[in-house]
Amino acid sequence: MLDFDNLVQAMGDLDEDTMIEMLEDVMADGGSEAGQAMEACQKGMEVVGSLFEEGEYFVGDLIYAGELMTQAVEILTPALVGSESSGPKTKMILCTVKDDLHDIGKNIVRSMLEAAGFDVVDLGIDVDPEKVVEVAKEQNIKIVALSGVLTLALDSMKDTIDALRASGWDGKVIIGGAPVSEEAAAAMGADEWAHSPQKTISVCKEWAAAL
Ligand code: B12
Repeated sequence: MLDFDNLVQAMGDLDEDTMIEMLEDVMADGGSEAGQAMEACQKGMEVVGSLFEEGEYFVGDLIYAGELMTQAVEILTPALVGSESSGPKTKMILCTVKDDLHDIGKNIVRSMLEAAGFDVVDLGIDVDPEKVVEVAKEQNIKIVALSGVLTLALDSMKDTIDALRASGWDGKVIIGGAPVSEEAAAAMGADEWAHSPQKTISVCKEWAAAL
């Protein structure tokens, strides 16, 4: 059994060697603790965020932390995602909403959705609501996943959902990222919300089965 506090600390300290070694141990043990390891890495990212706020870390440290998190996801993904469903892949849109440039969480969600068998159309970061509407309608895509980390991303998510609905699009929207909550989802008219990629996958699989 791994000491997850040590993993939180290794991520917070940006100690790549210790972190990778611990994650490889988790996978060598069969991967049953991969979910807890992922949570520990995310807690470590929160430590990084606090140290940035306190002026101890700088933007370069945030970028490096993002690279470490991406490596962690690559190592853990095989154990976190169930078997890929057979049959045609369901297409879905994923993007980071307007004015938000954070894409580490989005990329994690994309890797895991792809590993779970979705055909993800990733529109990138800082995406205008009009772009989402255009692609959803042109490619007849019925599932849209919106990511955002800044508090102001909630406004952009609402603008995107309003634009989709105003265009007559009749699909489902899931929102995710740190500032997202049940209340926020209800207030902006999202169909679902999630913090974990695992929940995103189960919700999207349910929607895909009903399409
Ligand atoms: C790395 C980082 C950066 C990097 C981003 C690199 C990149 N390529 O993304 C850089 C250096 C570029 C950056 C820039 C800035 N950042 Co920054 N950043 C962070 C940091 C440390 C980590 C964010 C992160 O990647 N977390 C890890 C990922 C895995 O978590 P996540 O995004 O939440 O994603 C998970 C879930 O939420 C979920 N999820 C994510 N997306 C989706 C989508 C769907 C559909 C679903 C269902 C689920 C889901 O799954 C993911 C995996 O579990 C946070 C601090 C923190 N504690 O979060 C600050 C933070 C987000 N940044 C902050 C700030 C202020 C900024 C800047 C304004 C700094 C500046 N002065 O320039 C700029 C903003 C630029 C902009 N317009 O977007 C603040 C935001 C404050 C706020 N409340 O709005 C934070 C909280 C730091 C702080 N405490 O001050 N940042």
